[in-house]
Amino acid sequence: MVTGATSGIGEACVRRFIQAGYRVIATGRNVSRLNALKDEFGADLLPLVFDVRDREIAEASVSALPAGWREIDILVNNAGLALGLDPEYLGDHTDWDTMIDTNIKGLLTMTRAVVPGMVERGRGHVINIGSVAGDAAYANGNVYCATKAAVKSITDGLRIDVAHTPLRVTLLKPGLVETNFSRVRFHGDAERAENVYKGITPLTGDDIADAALYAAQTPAHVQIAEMLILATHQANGSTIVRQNP
Ligand code: NDP
Ligand code: 8X3
Repeated sequence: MVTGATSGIGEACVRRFIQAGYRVIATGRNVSRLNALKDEFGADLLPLVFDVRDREIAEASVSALPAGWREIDILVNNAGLALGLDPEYLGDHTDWDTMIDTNIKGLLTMTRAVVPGMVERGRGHVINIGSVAGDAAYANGNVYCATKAAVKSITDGLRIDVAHTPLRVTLLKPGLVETNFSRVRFHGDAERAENVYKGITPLTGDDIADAALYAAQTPAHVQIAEMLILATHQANGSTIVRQNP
């Protein structure tokens, strides 16, 4: 199961995992994108429409999975977003609520809905999409960085709490990945979004999907706990060396 499968890293994970022979439950809010994925992948893909912030519908959707799709082996908790890039003392409450509700509470909702079945079956892997932003705050990143720091703690906590089981728990921490992320962050300002990737070759969704697939395909006794994946010329959340800046 991949959350936020309708764009960027999530969509790339859908493709990579299906190419590798998995069947994928693709979840998201964008019905037309989910239908397009269904048209492309047919029987290998089950589209599931819900907003990860809607706990009741998210839980009901997992509980009502059709026969043959109930035993989720891998959960890629990917749905998430940044909204705004402003000093903390000037930030927007609604943007903060949306990031906290999606990146932290949505991820917890999905974990709570899916992981008990994995524990029962003695089989499963949770791959959470954190960020380099969770390692240290960068200028004006404040609340987004905090949500990704929370994802790191929540991932570590889960790894501890299932350590007595065969389950594996992985945190992927990407740096600059060119997706819809910056367009969403800047509320649709395409020019500002493009500037984020100027003068550096950013990562792609496929690069992160490759890492997710690698973590999933290691032997059962190997647990990739964490991977920090940066663009070359990016050293951390705030050190990016651009050509012709
Ligand atoms: P995109 O904007 O391309 O994709 C985000 C996906 O999450 C979309 O499918 C979006 O759906 C979905 N989503 C957002 N909110 C919700 C919600 N409430 N319920 C269900 N789905 C939702 O960005 P990315 O692919 O880059 O982002 C994916 C993840 O990667 C995020 O968690 C992000 O924080 C993280 N990340 C991104 C980095 C980057 O530089 N791009 C770097 C590090 C981490 P919809 O279109 O309906 O909004
Ligand atoms: C997304 C990467 O550096 O823009 O998490 O925060 S960054």
